[in-house]
Amino acid sequence: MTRCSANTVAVPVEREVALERADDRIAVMAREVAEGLARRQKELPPKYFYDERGSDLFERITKLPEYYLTRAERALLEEHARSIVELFRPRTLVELGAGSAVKTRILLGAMRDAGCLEEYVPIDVSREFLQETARQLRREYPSLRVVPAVADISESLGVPERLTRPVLFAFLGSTIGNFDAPAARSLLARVRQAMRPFDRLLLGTDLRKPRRVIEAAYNDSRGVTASFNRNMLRVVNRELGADFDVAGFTHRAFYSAERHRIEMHLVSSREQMVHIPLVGTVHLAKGESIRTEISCKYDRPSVRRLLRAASLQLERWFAEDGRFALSVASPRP
Ligand code: AVJ
Repeated sequence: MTRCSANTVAVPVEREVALERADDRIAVMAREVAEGLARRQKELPPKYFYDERGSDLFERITKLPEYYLTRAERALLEEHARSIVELFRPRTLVELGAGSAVKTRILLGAMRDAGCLEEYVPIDVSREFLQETARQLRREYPSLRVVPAVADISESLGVPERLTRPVLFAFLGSTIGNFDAPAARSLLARVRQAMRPFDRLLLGTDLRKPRRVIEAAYNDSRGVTASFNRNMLRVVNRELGADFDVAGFTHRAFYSAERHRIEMHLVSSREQMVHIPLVGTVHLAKGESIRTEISCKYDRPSVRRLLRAASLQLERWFAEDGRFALSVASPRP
């Protein structure tokens, strides 16, 4: 790299590695932003919602009266964690997108009570977030081995080869809904690849229901979801030095009953140009939108099909209140 040879100041190796990682991250983001904004329907990847402010806003969303998902999933976990654990007595919990402190503790608590808990492997894109989570959990569970892994699960899982089996892979929060069918299939196929015969996957999915209920969850009366949506532009501004006028976009979320999914968009309130270094100049017409998220809604047959397509078998289905479902899946040979 020219930066090394041209630099007269000695850069410690560790710092150099850290610098390159940051460069990589920005380069990857620039590529993804460029690709997304070049599409006919402009798009930005939903993983960029979650800087510190975005994570706080999401935390607030989970407490809104309209946003039923988190409460529904937590109730199912509280009800069934024990019997899920007794199914195969996992010694390791691998959590994909380890965002959910409360839900993690329900599972870890059930594993500890059953006497099988040994190892916790949280996987997340945010190194800082992971380190904080690891620190807290080591304190709360002194005998627990915590092995955090930094990875963008939409690219690769990054799970260590040697895990203490059996493993409970948990993919909660309906995050699978953010992936379209092909991407969801390949993500679950990667999980399947990491599984051995006695391991299981616990998958949380939001369920299909009347439009008004789903749309209310993504158009809350306090406007928290609108702030969360617009926060993505702040993230792109900060990380890539772009000049999005955040106030020049309005939040829009609608349910497509044919495609069984919510779409979140940012609608440009006027014609505008946005300058993004490393990407270029982007033109938006008045009323043109950037899609920031899809959130797919399932039913039992569609979950079964999705699992099957990834060589997984639906083994248990928990969905008492009809709003949200927890599925336990086993690997098919
Ligand atoms: C965390 C991805 C499951 O899709 O419902 C909440 C994110 N977006 N409100 C979802 C979200 C708008 C959420 N997931």
